[in-house]
Amino acid sequence: MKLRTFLTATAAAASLLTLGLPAAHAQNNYKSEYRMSLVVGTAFPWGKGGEIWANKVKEKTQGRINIKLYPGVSLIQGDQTREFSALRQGVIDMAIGSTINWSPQVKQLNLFSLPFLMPDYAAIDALTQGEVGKDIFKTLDKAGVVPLAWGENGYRELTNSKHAVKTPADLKGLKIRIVGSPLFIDTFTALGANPTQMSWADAQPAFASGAVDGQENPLSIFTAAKLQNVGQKYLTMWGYVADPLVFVVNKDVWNSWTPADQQAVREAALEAGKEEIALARKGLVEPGQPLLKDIAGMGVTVTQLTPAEREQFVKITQPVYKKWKGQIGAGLVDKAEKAIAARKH
Ligand code: X2X
Repeated sequence: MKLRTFLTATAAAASLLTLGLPAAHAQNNYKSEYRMSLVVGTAFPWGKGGEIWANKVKEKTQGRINIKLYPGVSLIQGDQTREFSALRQGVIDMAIGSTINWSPQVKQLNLFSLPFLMPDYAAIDALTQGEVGKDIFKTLDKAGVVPLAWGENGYRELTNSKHAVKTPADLKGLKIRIVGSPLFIDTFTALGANPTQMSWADAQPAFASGAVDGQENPLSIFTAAKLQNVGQKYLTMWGYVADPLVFVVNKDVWNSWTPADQQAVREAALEAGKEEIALARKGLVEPGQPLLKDIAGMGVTVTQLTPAEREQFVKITQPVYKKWKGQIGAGLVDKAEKAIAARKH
C-alpha cells in the first residue's frame, strides 16, 4: 500500500513536471503544514535551532515542506515527558527534543543524565558524534522515530534562591525542581536535597512564588528565561550532566516524503544542529567564559568549585551512577566511558 502510494505519487510528480506545473502541486499527499514540537521558543538557542531548521527545510524543498513551530510543547499541553509518545503516535510531526524528556520512554537516553559522566564539551562530542551516538540513533529508530541530527541544550548548572552551594551539605533540605525523569530523583536524593518533579511550564511560577528553592538548567535557559528575576540568585558551576537535543521526524511523515525531500530535511537538520550547538555554547567556550560575567552582573553569586570540592559531589552520587549504569545497559555505558577516555581535546 505504501509502495503503491509512493509509486503513484512519483508517477504523478513526473507527469506534472513534464507539464511544467510547479513541483509544489505534485506532492498531493504532503500536508500543507508540519508541526514541530519544542519546549522553548526562539529566544532560546533550542527554539532558535527549530527556526533555523524550519527555514532551511523550506528553502531546500522550494516550499514543499512548511513547518510551524509549537514551543512550550503546546501540542501536548506542556507535558514534556509525553513528547516522545506523541511523536510516535503522530500528534507531533517532528521535534527537537531533550534526551531527558524522552528518557522515560527510551531508557538509553538516561546515559547523558548519569551524574558527572561528561567532564567537558569534548566528552559530549565524543558521544554524540561517535559510535555511541550512532547506537542511540539506532535505538530511536527502533523505538519508532527517524533521528536526523544532534543539537544541545547544555550543561545543567545548579541555582537556588537561598544561599551559595559549595558542598553537598549546602543542598540539604533545599527544594529543587527537576524534570520528570526518575534518575534525577535518585541523584538529588543522594545529594541530600528535596527533589520535586515539575514540567518547565509549572516550574517558572513555582520559582516566582518561592514554592521551590532551586533548579538545574543550562545557562542559556537561565538567561533567556531571566531566572535571576524569580529569585534564582545563587549559581554553582558543577557541570554534572548535559542534555543533548535530537532532531527527529515521525516515521509516517518521513515515509510520505520523496527521497530528495528526505535528504533535504536531513541536511537541514545537520546544518541547523551545528548552528544550534554553537549558540548553546556561546559565552561558555570562549576564554574567561564571558557569559558568567554577564550573569554575575545581574546580581547573581557565581560559585566555581575547586576540583576537590567538585569531587565531593561526584563521590556522593557514585551509587546512583552505578545503579543507573545497570538500568541503561552496562555495555552502552562502558562504550561511552571508553569514548570519553579516548576523546580529543
Ligand atoms: O524542563 C527543563 O528543565 C528543560 C527546559 O531544560 C527541558 O526541557 C529538559
